[in-house]
Amino acid sequence: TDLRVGVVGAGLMGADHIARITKRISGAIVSAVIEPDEGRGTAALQNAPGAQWFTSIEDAIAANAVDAVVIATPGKFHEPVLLPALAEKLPILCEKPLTADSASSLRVVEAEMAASDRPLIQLGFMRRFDAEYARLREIIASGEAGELLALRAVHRNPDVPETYTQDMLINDSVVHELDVIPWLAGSEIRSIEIKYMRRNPNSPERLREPILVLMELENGILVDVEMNVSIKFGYQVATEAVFSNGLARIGQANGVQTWSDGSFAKEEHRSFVTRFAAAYDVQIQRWVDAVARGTIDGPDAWHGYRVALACEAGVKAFDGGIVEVQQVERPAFYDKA
Ligand code: INS
Repeated sequence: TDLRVGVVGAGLMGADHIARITKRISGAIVSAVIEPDEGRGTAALQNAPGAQWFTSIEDAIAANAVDAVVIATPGKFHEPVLLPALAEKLPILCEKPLTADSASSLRVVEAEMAASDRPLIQLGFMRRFDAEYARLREIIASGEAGELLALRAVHRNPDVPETYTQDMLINDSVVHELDVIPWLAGSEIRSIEIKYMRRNPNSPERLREPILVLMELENGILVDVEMNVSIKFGYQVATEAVFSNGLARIGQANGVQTWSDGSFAKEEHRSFVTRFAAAYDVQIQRWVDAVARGTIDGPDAWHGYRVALACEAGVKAFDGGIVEVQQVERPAFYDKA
């Protein structure tokens, strides 16, 4: 029988996951849409035949309407959903970030260990399910291009919503690089430094960006990330890996090619929803399959806590200087997945 999934939050990402689970994922249905806003809640039900609408996770649990939950609210609202879901031992796919800071992430990890004898939370760091990221990781691990010397990344958004604040450059956006860079390079982040690039006149008043984030990994590799959220033209996430014997590039535009008026063009994405659509599909399908086996298949909450510590260093680095990332020892509990 199908896994009955409650999707919490029916904004851009939540609505996309509801449509995905209904139309493309096997072994699961959306049984509940949990969303305080009635307009968004009822709109989302259009894509989830048979689902019930609830305004809180507590109500959905009390009605025995869900076997598992996908959390797609903004990061600062994750903890109040995670704690009751953990108390019920529900399997959880939680969108990034785990929570808004490291203290609350640690509380979640502790609640998970208290509630269950194995991990219940998988984190939605979808880049790991992107075919090009996976291939780059293989190239690095195999040594086929020689030794990895550096990673040069760009993370560009056309614009961001009104609710996007300065700390979110790190906590909501660079958080992806803080996850995926150690996964690619096989080494943790030792320190972070931030430089302010020349201000983009398109940047909202409240934001000081674009920024250049410089990281040093434990193994000495340097990583630079251009984080730019007012680039207008489209959505672009790309990385170049520099090796002793060559280069590898991922995330290049691969859309439709057009010729007109003396120029040649390739269509670029405008949103993460299309750029990472295939990765989200693989991520959710693998999570549903893992839940059926009583496990998870992707980054866990402990990893989310580590990333939260790296985010904390990143936010401190806004004030200047090189900031060390606090290192922590992984509990054996997290090897049970
Ligand atoms: C979004 C999402 C995107 C990222 C954006 C972020 O929440 O995580 O993948 O590119 O910067 O604001």
